[in-house]
Parts: sequence; C-alpha cells; structure tokens
Amino acid sequence: MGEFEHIIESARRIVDMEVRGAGRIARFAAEVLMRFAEEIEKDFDEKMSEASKILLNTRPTAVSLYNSVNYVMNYSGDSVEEKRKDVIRRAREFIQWVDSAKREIGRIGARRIRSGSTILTHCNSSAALSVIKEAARKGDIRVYATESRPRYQGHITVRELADEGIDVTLIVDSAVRYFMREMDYVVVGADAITVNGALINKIGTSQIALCASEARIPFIVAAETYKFSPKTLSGETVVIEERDPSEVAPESIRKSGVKVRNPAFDITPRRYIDLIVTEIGAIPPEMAYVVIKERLGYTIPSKEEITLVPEHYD
Ligand code: RI2
Repeated sequence: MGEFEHIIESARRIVDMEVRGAGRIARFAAEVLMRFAEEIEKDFDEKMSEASKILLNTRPTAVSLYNSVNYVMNYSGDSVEEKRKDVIRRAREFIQWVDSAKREIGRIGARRIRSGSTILTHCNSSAALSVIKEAARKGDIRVYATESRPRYQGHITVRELADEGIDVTLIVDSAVRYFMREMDYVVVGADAITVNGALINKIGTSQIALCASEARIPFIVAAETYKFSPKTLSGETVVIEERDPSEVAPESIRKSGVKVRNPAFDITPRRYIDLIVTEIGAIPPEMAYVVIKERLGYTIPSKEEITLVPEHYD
C-alpha cells in the first residue's frame, strides 16, 4: 500500500475539498499522476491504472477529472521509460490546456459584458471569475455573489474579487430572486456539460437560471471544453454527488431521526442557457455535441470502457 500513499492522500484532499473547483481538480489529478509515474519501477500499467481508479473515485460529478485522467492515461510506449516519458508529456499538455483555456475564456467572455453592468455569480468558479475579472479590467463592473451553502464557496469568491478591487456584494442563496431585476448578467461556471447542452453546476444554479429567465437576464456559463461529458454521448447520465449530511445539519438534528439530503450539484436544462463560453469560442448549448465529437475526439464507443483521444488542443 505504501507506494499508493501519495495517491490516497491526494484523493482524500479532493474528497475533503481542500482541492476543489472542477478545473483545479482536473489539473491536480494530472500533476499527481505525473509524479506517481516518475516513481514507478515495475508493473507500470497496472499501477497507473490503480492510481487512476483511486483518483476517479473521489468526486463523481467533475467530468473534468475523468477527462484529465483519461487524457494522461492515453499514453503509449514499449518500455517503462517510454511510457513514463509519455505520461509526463501528456500530463504537462493537460495542465497547459487548463491554464490557457481559463485565460482564453476570460478574454472571450469579457467581450460579452458591457461596462457599467452588474453580474450575479454563484459558488466559486475560476472560469466564471476569469470572465468577470477581465470585464472589470476593461470596464466598470459590480458583482453580486451568493454564499453557496453549505460549503460557502461564495466567501472565497467575494474575497478574491475584493482583492482585485472589484465592487462586490455578498447575498444569501435565497435572496437571488429578490435581487435579480438589478442584474444585467448571470455568469456561472460548470462541473459538467452534457451532450444535449445541459449544465451541471453547484446546487442552486438551476433556481438561479429560472429566476434569470423570468427576469430576462442573460445566463452565461464559463466552461472549458474538458468539462464536456463524453460519456453522455453514449447515453450515460452524469452522477450527482451527494455529500455528507454533516455539511448541512448539526448532530442534534441528524441524531433526532430527521433525514438530511445534501446534493452538491443540480441540472440546468439548455433552454435556460444563453451562451457557453469555452476556450474555442462562445457557443450556444446546442453545440455541446459538436464539442464532444470534434474537440474531444469522441466516437460512440463499441466497447464497455472508452478512452479520450483528443486530436488537437492549445
Ligand atoms: P471552476 C465547483 O464545484 C463549482 O460548482 C464551480 O462552479 C465549478 O466547480 C467549476 O469551477 P466544487 O468543487 O473549474 O466547489 O470554474 O464542488 O473553477
């Protein structure tokens, strides 16, 4: 078990959300696999595959994690040395993909935001914040951020924006409809995008989308292409992670026979989404299929397990 110690510890950090945010999780997994590959002496394929499984078993909704592991695990080579080299190369490429995608999304997304606007965001998405920060560099922007119970990632968001000198207001999740008419845009991130253009994001996102639709406020999603789910092409649905009830209710309530549910994500159908800003352009949700087919290089798999074979990336 000793050999896998670092992998297990890394998996624990993802489960406990010390490393969180779909993009960061994916980047982290690539780094962890790269470091692991550097140390393997024998049984390279078996050990890499075991390490992948441990990492994949952490946060089921983050499709970026699946895409990252798949990207790195698509290595080739005859000898252990060749395989190791290829894993390292692929992991570095994926990390580079994450970093460049975020910058590009900021650049593309900011063009859609008029100066003088107020933007509502939910949870803490580095992709959404890339758009908001870039818009604030170019113009005058105010932001409303939800707390995002139960983990309060909204607190990270407001600190991050305040540090950049951006005018930011914190609101409770249930105040979204109260303030919606004062907003010009909603900008959120994504944990996954399905083949039919639905968004899976932090719990509460779909209610915000409903309010935005009612008030006719544009609802914009910032999502790197590695957040698109290839498995949905072959009919699988995205698993919604349910986290421990202790995140929601104190022990006195949990022990009193009250049931507590704690889904971490919800699903926003594509009809509520105006635009998905990816690193390859701003697209309507209807184009998710094209991204999965062309960008992620997927065909409908004939075998049970499928692998990601991206042909081009930045
Ligand atoms: P970036 C987060 O999930 C939020 O739902 C956020 O919108 C999404 O990941 C994407 O984040 P969690 O890890 O990749 O806080 O844009 O459960 O940073």
